[in-house]
Amino acid sequence: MDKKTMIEQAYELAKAQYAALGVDTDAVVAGMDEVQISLHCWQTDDVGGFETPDAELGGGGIQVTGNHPGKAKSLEQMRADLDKVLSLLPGKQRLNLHAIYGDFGGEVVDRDQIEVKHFQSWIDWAKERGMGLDFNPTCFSHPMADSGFTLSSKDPKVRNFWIEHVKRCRAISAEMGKQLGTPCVMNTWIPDGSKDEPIDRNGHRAILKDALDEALGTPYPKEHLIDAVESKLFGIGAEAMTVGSHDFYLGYAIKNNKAICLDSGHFHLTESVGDKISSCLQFVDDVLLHISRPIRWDSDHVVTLNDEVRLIASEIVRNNYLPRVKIGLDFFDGSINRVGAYVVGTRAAQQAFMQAMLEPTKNLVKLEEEGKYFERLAYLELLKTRAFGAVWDYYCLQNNVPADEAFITEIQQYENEVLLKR
Ligand code: RNT
Ligand code: ZN
Repeated sequence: MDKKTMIEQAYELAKAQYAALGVDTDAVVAGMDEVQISLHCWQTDDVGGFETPDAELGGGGIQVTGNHPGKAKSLEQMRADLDKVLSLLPGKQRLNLHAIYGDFGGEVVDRDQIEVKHFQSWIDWAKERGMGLDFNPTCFSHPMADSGFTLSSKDPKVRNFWIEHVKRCRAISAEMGKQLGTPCVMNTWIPDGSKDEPIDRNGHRAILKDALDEALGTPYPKEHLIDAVESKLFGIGAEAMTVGSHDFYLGYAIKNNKAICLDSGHFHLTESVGDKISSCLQFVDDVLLHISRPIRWDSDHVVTLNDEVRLIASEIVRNNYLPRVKIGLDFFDGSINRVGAYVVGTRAAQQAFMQAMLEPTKNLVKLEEEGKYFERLAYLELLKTRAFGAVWDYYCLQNNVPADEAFITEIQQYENEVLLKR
């Protein structure tokens, strides 16, 4: 039997299996169009950027480990990697850029000097591919961030430098949204914090509040720009206090009508990000996700189809929150083939959404309301063993991307022909 026939036949069986549970798989396959994941460009180059030829991630309490060959060292290489990744993903994606990835044309352009022109070639690139863009100020890997404080710094010179950077990033983001006809989500994350117990937590938080008011104050239409703010529990070297904690940013987002960004690695490890979504969405219009996989700390491992990610997807799908949740990824692993890591992690996130859609939610809620908790549990366990893979393969087939292990071979080939020659 040829592969295509096998996938089609398996799908027909899976369709019947799910129909018996009250799930319409055709609707699920069609519904996957609504799941647009924003690809974080920084997986291709270990968060290096293009400011200088040998730029590397420095400070900020985040870390990439591993030196697998083939890291993207230029705009061209990054774009080639992204095209390869896109060719192996079903559905439609967005691209998420950091400010350090501008097209600087060999010039040194400091963060408080960046302009739309440095990102026009990205806008054109995205337009050619029918993709939306998202954006991030880069408030780390820079001498002005060496003190460990940026927007919340007590030094006005440092603080104003970063305020100017964020302001410029918003102008660039709004232009991206305008030109591409889809709002650009600009996420502000700063590393600010303190290694040891500080005295003046309050002082830094009051400064951050004012700095954000200034940096995010210029009004832009929501069709062009959505601001998000990202909290964190701690970073390396900032273990005792993070200025932009969850309490801080949730409060800021609610008060100022901003989106809150929830990164899977930014909470105590027994907290559940999936559980936070329905709380946040009672009070903010939009949530931005940084789907990641923390191991023991915010290690940014490649996303896998684990219970954490599955709950996040389920909470969004169960409550029809897809229009209000912007889905971003945030992992960086330099220890394995980066393109392969990218594809595995993105596919895992997509699969979590597909699994969530393959749930007969209404029936389960009914059981719950009737107090039939054994039945609820039994159905949830049963769903884990249904032929999900057959629906996934069929979805890939429909999208003309490798359905099964064929994507592994393609990545191996790309490694041999492109990555190892860099
Ligand atoms: C850091 C945050 C932040 C960064 C990226 C590169 O802990 O998660 O989102 O990972 O902006
Ligand atoms: Zn993040």
